[in-house]
Amino acid sequence: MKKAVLLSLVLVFILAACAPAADSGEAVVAKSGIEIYDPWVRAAAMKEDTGEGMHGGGAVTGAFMLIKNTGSQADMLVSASSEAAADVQIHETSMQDGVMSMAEVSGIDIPAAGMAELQPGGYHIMLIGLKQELKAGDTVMITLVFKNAGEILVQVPVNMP
Ligand SMILES: [Cu+2]
Repeated sequence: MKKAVLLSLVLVFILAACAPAADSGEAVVAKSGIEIYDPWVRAAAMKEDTGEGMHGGGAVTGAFMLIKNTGSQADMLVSASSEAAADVQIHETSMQDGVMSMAEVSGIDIPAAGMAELQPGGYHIMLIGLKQELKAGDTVMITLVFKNAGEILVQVPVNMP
């Protein structure tokens, strides 16, 4: 019985991982040809700011989403901001010599008639120095700034990791 439950959980994860993000319904917000799908931010507990660590201490978490560009002109996500965190950066996670690390990038290209996926292990929006604990069911407002489309405010639900 336990095994069956475990197996079905594994299946759920596999199915979730394989589900094409493009098929997941309607855009939560759209402006000037840019459409935002399936935004979520990872739940995070508060942490004492020691001034150490990759992001200078305090609690951090990532926000993820699919960004589509239905226009005929390329666009670029150039920055983001949120009241929920002291600092917000655009990051890319990469593997170097088997070690996972992440670095701030100057922006994420959203090709014309294309898309960019922000997902764990890849591009993400990093919320640094959270002002409060983020629990599943909470909502975080994040303002995305695009080179052409300008500012787009996105209501981002908090999900468990
Ligand atoms: Cu990051």
